[in-house]
Amino acid sequence: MQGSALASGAAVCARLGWAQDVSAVPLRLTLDPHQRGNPIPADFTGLSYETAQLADPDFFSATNTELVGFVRRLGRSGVLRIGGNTSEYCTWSPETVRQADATPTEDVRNDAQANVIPQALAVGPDTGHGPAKARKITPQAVRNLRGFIDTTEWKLIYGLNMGTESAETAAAEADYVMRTMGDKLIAFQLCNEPDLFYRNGLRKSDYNFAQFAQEWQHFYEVIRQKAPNAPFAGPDTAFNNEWLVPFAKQFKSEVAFLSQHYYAEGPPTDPSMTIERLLRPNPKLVQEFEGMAQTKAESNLPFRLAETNSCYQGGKAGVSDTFASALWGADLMYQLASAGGVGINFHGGGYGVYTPIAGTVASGFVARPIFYGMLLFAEAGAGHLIEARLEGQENAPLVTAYGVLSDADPAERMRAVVFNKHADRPVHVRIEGAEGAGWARALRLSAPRLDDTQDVTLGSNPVGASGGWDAARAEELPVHDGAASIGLPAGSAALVTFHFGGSK
Ligand code: BDP
Repeated sequence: MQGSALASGAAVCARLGWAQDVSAVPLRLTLDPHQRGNPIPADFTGLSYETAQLADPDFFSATNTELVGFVRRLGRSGVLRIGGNTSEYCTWSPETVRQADATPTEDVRNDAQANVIPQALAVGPDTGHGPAKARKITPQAVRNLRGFIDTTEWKLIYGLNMGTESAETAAAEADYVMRTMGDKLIAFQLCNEPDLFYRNGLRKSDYNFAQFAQEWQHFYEVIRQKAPNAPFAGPDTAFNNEWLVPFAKQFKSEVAFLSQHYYAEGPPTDPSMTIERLLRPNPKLVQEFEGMAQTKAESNLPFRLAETNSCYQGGKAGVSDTFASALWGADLMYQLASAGGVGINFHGGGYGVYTPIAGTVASGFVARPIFYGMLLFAEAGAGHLIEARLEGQENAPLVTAYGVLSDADPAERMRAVVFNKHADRPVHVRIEGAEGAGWARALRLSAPRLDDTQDVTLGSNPVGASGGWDAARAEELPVHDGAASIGLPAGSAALVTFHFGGSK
């Protein structure tokens, strides 16, 4: 049995050109399933969209079956976060109104080829250049959102407008959202990136944490009077640990979890924002994790990276929309879990440069490269991280590796995820520690080049319409004495799943 797995695995490798490369840097990865690390919760994965997207009630709706398909492909559970810059300009409108003022071309400004029909909005990430267009959010949009959430079986974080609305209006909206969403709502966020209010025109230039904390407290009280069980999260700051940590201290009893954002690069006009930089270790991420560790020490509350992506101001073409973003995104998910985070929301929408899913109700949707990174994470599954020790990295510092003990299938519980983020060097990894495994299966994340914006595949297959995908061409690896070996070409990743118990 093992022989045939070996033979067919070798044949597949040879056919796909993955025979061992003699120039590959040799690495050793030792997994220890007895040394459990942090959990990877089932709802770790997530997406983030602009609140302005709710102005088209047909977008987040059970009837948008294509989008439902893409979202479900990313996880049987996950978290949809609605917020972003536009949340500070959208107004709650209790009676249903037509979006007669909609100017769709403005909303798809990130993509010239967008095919837009009047009234159908596809809102890309806000580029943050000045105030966003005010949109009306109606009860119909919230009801449809409930249908979308039910159909995807995901959960919801809902951003309110503290920037330009009164606490009373926010309370009326929160009350309706609470009654409509029930326990599908895991938290309200009162505002988006308040640590930048001082410079984005929403507050005076001397706006500080003390003023913010006072406003937050007031909104919280007014909303709680109307909706006594409303759950909250915050502060949803852009980056500033000097706001994050005091918030944790002051409001730890009021919030279910803490949240901050992270953009690896920006602005896009800066020529030093490149693929090469994206794939290197980032001091900003170290700072983010420091903030997270401090909030944990302060409050013992979970931490969610509620909005993230590769490059702020809507992304950078040639970086955010390339295969490199898939390696970056999936690796970030594991780095976050390793550091103790409970979840992540990749921001996007419309035809945004960094969006995981691009499209409109009218024109249909496609998976962008970063979607494939999230898909790799979904395939590796929820469970626990396990100790994963990588040796030989001096010659390949941009290789990262993680061990996962899945709680899905006992026969396939042990998994390794390896990223080769080098553009110029293949590596060869011997993965040890899977004693008792009979064989292993590798699912490769690859594309012809790191800067490819098309032709990304997982398990040699692309993601099709409505998120359709299957791993039919997973590659078999022989296992001897608990070890399997895999070659990873430059700029690629793989999920290796060990199979225990019974032959193939
Ligand atoms: C974040 C905002 C979001 C933007 C994003 C960006 O919350 O609305 O779309 O930056 O600049 O700060 O891409």
